Amino acid sequence: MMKLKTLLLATSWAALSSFSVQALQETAEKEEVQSPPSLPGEVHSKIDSATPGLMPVKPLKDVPEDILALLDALPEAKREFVLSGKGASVLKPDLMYELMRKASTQEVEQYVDTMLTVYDQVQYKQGRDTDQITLNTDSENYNTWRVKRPKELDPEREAGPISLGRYLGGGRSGIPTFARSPVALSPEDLVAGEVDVAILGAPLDMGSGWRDAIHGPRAMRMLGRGTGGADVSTMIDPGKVLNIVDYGDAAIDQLSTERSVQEVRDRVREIAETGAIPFIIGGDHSLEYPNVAAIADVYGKGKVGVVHFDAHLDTGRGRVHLLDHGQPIYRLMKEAHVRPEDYIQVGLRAHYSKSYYEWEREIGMHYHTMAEVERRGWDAVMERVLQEATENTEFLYVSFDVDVLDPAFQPGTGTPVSGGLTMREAIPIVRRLCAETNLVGFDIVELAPALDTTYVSTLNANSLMFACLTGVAMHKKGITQKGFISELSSEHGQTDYYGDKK
Ligand SMILES: [Mn+2]
Repeated sequence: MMKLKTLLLATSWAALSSFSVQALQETAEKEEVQSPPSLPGEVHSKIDSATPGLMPVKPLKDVPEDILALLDALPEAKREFVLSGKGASVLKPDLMYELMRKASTQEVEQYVDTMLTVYDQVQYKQGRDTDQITLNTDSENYNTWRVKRPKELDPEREAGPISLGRYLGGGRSGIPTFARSPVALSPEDLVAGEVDVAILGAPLDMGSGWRDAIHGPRAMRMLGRGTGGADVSTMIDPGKVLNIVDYGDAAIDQLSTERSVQEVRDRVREIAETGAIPFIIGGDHSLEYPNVAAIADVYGKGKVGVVHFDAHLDTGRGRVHLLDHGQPIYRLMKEAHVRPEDYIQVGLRAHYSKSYYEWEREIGMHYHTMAEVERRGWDAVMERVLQEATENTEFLYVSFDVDVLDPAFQPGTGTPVSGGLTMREAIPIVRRLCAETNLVGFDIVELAPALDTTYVSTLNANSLMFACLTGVAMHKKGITQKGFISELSSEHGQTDYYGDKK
């Protein structure tokens, strides 16, 4: 049906009159058959059908006769270059035709030579361009950053979470941890402590143009605020229901996203293998790649859906670096960890061209922009997201880029975009996703505390983590009814103002 609408829009009324609607419907159905949903573990057949945002190289069509005559006078290789469409990225065809019409035969050839020269400079050329940057394998510290301390060197202790609090009243010892929770350092600690949620810091920020996501985990631990006590909407205290630990930080090579993501993937997988839910605190959004890949390692390729909150599409591809904070989604789908139809994006509003959305439609992704929120209202969009999150897959991963929030609430992020979600919109959807689905992983990324002179950005990140912890606690207690709200905290009960007393 969607395809039919697109066809109708793309076809002028004059042309439409010569076709029957039935014929159009048949064409649309044929197209559906040609693009079946991908199977778990398979790469979607159309994933490389277009490179959104980049002009696809296509042979020139409908070249005017007079231009063809001019091109015929050129050496064969130059004529072929122009007709191949490769030069269109240097000089748009319409402008080229205009220039050629005014030019002498000699000048026409000069234009083509110029296009060839620029095209050649842009493309990678073996021998001229660097395609590998060598690491120093002679370094005595090649793996120091990631080698784990042998158990024999650890103080002797029984496996299990270690409380860093001196006082009976909790974690008020001045040693900051995520949500003031005890620390665990190994899978054995997680198993012995019957840990439900292990919070892992991943201070990686080479994948972001504007740095400082490196300080996200440290800021959230230091502030602490927003992570304890009972949630007002549900009267659930996640700290009392769940065994939560701070799993420390994953080691990061601060000069290499590529080396670091392997280590993050290992640590996330190690948590998930114990049955605990990894919460990964970034760090930039490159992390979604190792995080979700690790989850797929444990639960199966194509078995986990992803809800991705973001102002940006993060479907970038075809860039020189294979992974950065704008490309995790393409990489996950290209390696078949997640099927396009199981990807649900929420809060999009950065300035992307039509081709991005057209490509997402073609491969079956689910996107929810702020334009949809403007048209339908947040409540309707939220319900739709919640429904889609449980429709296709048994398990769900939630990736929360804090730039989905309006910069009014979240100035501390590297790539802010106006017109985003409020915290009042974000908290309920995060809590509900974590309560009403089989959540197997969660991340908060792109918090850059140095860009916010107040503590508000960090407080909001902590509050979102708390919203998900609340949801996981509700799930554990069996409170999975849609949109559960506590009767006690949402109604004083002294009058029957809303008319719901029986
Ligand atoms: Mn992002």
